[in-house]
Amino acid sequence: MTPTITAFERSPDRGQGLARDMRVRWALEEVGQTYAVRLVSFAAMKEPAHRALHPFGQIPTYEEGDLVLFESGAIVFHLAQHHAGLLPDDANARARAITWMFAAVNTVEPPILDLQTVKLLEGDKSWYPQRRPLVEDRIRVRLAELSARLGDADWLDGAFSAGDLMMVAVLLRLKPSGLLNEYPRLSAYVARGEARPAYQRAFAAQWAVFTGKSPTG
Ligand SMILES: N[C@@H](CCC(=O)N[C@@H](CS)C(=O)NCC(=O)O)C(=O)O
Repeated sequence: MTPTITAFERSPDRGQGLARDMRVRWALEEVGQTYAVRLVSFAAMKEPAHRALHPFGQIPTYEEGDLVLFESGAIVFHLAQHHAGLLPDDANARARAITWMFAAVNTVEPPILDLQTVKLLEGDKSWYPQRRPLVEDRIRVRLAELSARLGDADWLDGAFSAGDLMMVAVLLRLKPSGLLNEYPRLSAYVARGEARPAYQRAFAAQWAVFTGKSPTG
């Protein structure tokens, strides 16, 4: 059965791959599952028909027969559980990979989102010049810790897993800030993720929605 996901009709990031449908597309590509995409406008996301799929009126959603899911992490986890390739077979290694998925969305992503919120909602406020460096420093703490754990390894725990997919997707949101460049191991880690053929296919698909073209033009 071909699942259907939702994505922005007009992505605020202008196709840079930062919207969260990208994680789901990437996971689908990693496991070799074809999928359909239903594009939604900002207005349509808040309508009852979409809220029946996503209580918070957001993207992405995932429909597969009778199953409807929201939350990019839960969707990636579902795909990883039902297809080979994104979670190790060994029970302990699998539990650790799942731990990294949670760490990505629960520990690393929140301060990164704070930075975006501060820029968007407080950029014109008198306190912004003082507040922004504080938020950036909270991100730096997490990046330093993550970089220390990664060390010289390619991936967080053995082979590439859904934990890496989620972590790279979260870190990518930092690219416009330049903060990632302060941590060469993490920059290289993100670059390894972006170099994966499945990532490239997913990126091209969402880029084409915005531009109507392939990434190379
Ligand atoms: N925690 C959710 C966050 C979903 C989310 O914030 N989606 C954004 C796009 S990346 C959205 O739909 N924003 C529009 C809105 O909230 O109105 C997930 O990981 O799926």
